[in-house]
Amino acid sequence: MSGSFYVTTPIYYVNDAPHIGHAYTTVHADVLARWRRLHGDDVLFLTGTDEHGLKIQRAAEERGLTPLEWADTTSARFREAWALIDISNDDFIRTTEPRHRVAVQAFLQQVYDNGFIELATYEGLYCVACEAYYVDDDLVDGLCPIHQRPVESVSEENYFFQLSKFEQPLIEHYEANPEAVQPESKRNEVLGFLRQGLRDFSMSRTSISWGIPLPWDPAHVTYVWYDALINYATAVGFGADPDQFEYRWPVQYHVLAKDILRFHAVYWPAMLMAAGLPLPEHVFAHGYLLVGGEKMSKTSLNNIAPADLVPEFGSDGFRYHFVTDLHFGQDGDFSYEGMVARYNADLANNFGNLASRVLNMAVTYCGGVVPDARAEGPLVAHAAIALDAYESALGELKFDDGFGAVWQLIRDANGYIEDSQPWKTHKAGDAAVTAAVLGDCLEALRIVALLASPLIPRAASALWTRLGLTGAPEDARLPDAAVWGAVATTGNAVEKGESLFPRIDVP
Ligand code: ME8
Repeated sequence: MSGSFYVTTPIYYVNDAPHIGHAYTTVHADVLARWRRLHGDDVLFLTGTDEHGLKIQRAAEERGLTPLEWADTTSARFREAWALIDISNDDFIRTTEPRHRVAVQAFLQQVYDNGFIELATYEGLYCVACEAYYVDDDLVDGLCPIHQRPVESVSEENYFFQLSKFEQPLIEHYEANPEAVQPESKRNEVLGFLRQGLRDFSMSRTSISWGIPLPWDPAHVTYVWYDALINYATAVGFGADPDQFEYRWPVQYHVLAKDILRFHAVYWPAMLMAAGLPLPEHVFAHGYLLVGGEKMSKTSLNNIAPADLVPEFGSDGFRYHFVTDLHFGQDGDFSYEGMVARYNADLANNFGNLASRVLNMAVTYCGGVVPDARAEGPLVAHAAIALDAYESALGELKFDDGFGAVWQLIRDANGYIEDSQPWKTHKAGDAAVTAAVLGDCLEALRIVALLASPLIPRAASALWTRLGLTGAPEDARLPDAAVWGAVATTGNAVEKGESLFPRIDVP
């Protein structure tokens, strides 16, 4: 065991049904979690749902439900979506759970006792329809910019969090810890934002009731973002289990998209500093997935659910596409046509063909028994290069590069078969050469199955079994088990099996 590795996704709002944008983040975090488990880390992978605030209260009212009834229904849809695409989260947090209320109240009390929350009178303009505050410049012809209705002057007592006190400490933190916000372009954005100056913000509301009451003044409920961010502490026992919190905190990775980077790289660390707690090791903000191509161009991205694609591509095909299609960190288009093309090229052709050719030949030419993998065979160097590139790329969350290295090994093995033509050597009666080539290819496949398992766990596991290996790839330990010849396989029984990734033909 190499110690604790804690990774999170955002907790998603339950006013929306799960879509491929949410899945995009969640699959990447899942791959990271699975990869760390392969290293023997004690992984805690957390996802969940954000259930307080006005948006949810209103969505429920529109449906004639209580906020909790509405949250129950939608939160369950997120769980179902994640089960469908084999997300291996260890916990699923809902902000309406009692454990979260305990943690939020303990956290708030700590920040309050440390003197970073104060009561102040907010004076300004308010649109009741929006339940939001405005300044003069926001108005259009003196009216609310959204509702074109008059705004009211309000004077309201709210609790304010003294964010401005953390401007300098945060700048110093990010200058001293360049890895804390990734990729680098996002770190620069955060530093730029901090240098513009931070303003205190109102962290309580009396105008809404759907939220967690402040422990020292229950007439106020906690502002939804203040409550939501604390989920990361709740799940590791803040305010309830100090030993667990000590063991798990700080988190290794918060994974999210750029839309909520400021909350995670400014507000949350400031809240943690105010509570006297350590800051997250890494906040990784990826880009935005947009919709391109023809078939889906009239569909907005938030109408495409994992369940729309999994029946055709399978869970592995879904996962493979979203992790390898875009460079993690940048924006990119999703297109159905692109997804079919990539599936056919990489999974059906390259990966599927290598597996079926090698297994078929091993059954036909070698009696279904794994021959020796040569310690000096021509694929040894390729496998070592793939392992090195994979390990260092995944360490930087460069998923496309990491799995690109594995697919390069697949192409190398396919090329090696083309060059050595074992069907000819077999026909010529050269059993030793035939066995040598197939032994090497079976070993390459074992390494591919292991390295690809965080991404395509079903196919990797099926291939593992067909190679005559016991257990599952998840039982092996990286990097040692992915070294050529690390496992004695000679004599194992091989099975052909069905095609791992049947081709998809689009009319
Ligand atoms: O912001 N491309 O929840 P949310 C990539 N509850 N990622 C996308 C995406 C897209 N088109 N659309 C959504 C919230 N996402 C808060 C979070 S955390 C303490 C509270 C993903 O339901 C991405 O991870 O609006 C983004 O950051 C998140 O969904 C926003 O989810």
